[in-house]
Amino acid sequence: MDGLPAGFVWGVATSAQQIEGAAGRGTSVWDTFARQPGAVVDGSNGDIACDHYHRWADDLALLSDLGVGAYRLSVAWPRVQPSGTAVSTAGLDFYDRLLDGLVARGITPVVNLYHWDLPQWAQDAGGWTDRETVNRFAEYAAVVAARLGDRVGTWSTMNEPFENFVLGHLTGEHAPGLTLSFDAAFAVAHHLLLAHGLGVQALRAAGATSVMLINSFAPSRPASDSEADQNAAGLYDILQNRLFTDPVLTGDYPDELAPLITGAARDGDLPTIASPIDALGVNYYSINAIRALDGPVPLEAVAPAGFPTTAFGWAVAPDGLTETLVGLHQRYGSRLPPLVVTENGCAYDDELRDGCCDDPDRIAYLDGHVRAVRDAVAAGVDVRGYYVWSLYDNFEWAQGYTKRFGLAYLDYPTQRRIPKSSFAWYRDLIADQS
Ligand code: IFM
Repeated sequence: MDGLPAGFVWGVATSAQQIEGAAGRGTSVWDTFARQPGAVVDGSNGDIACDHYHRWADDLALLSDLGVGAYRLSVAWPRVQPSGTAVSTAGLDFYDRLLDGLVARGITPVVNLYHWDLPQWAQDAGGWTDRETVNRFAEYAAVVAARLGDRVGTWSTMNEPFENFVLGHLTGEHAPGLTLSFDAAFAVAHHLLLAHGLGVQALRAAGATSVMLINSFAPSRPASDSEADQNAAGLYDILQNRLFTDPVLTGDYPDELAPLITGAARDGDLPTIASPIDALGVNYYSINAIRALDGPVPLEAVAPAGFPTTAFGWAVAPDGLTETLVGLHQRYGSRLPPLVVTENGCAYDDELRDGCCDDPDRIAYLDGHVRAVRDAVAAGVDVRGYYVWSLYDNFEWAQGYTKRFGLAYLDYPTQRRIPKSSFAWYRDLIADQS
């Protein structure tokens, strides 16, 4: 596609809990959470998922067919430290083989350390409400970097701390299923940020030269003209679009949130959180309309009226991606490192017919969003890559296996991976660029 910089990276992303299966690893908070009645809509869990733990060699072949330059994966912390701080060599061996396979195929591994699958032993010790978890994370980061660092192109400390904070600790919709008070939950946000900062330092100490933080971003509009909704939209914007970037890029919390953080923050934390990063990962799916609520969580995000929606009910709004990228560029100026769109994709009710899966809606969605990236680049934003979420359908958290985001269809009873028409579309797009 014209208008993208030389060396632009085309990739695809997955995460451990969503694809690997539980074989060979310790229990994560998601394993525990999914067993609670009603926590996951179809009553499923990640025990088997896409069985990537056993089928990784087939998946390397699938990635090769797709022709991606980079593959973004996450390491399962409970695979590396299954029952406490003791390290599992066998757990690290799994990633060792996987990374060797990627490098042999000319695919750059982009490795994320934490994608919500906190070990249950760390949760039992207090999880992200406890400052000690931050130190455990830094130790884990050092262990993984020492073993895998020679093959990793770019590291990410964590994925979407915003969702982990809100869904996991405020609304209870995600593991560990906590419904802390709005005030109490800010210790979690601070600890996630501090873990990121210490993680950056641990990765650098092990020789990493490219480290990023990945978060989700979504432009937010008031759901109505009411003052309450306008205020709620302003607060939501700060929570999603600034809480996890201001401290990292400017060394300060947004003024509006600073009083909520004071209980958890100690001298020296902010400079640690602001340890320099080499890129910011931007996950983008949709825009939100924000409604004020009279409850412990004072607002909710809904799909704005007037947009087509995906099977998740999320508005299809490619312009929102341009707005997000340009907005980051304008807000942070010279403090902003290069951006990478580390996730973008959509769930549709894909079906197999005669052994094929045709998904024109996904092609239209992805095409529109790739063009939106190009528009941001034309507006002067430094965007270095784009990753589709996801390689194949997988365990979609509280939605279980009911939401399909993949470029390949996962036939769960047989575990066959069946490329959808969007897979061929993306493969051709990538091939056209090379
Ligand atoms: O599946 C998730 C992923 O784990 C994090 N970002 C959003 C995706 C779709 O909901």
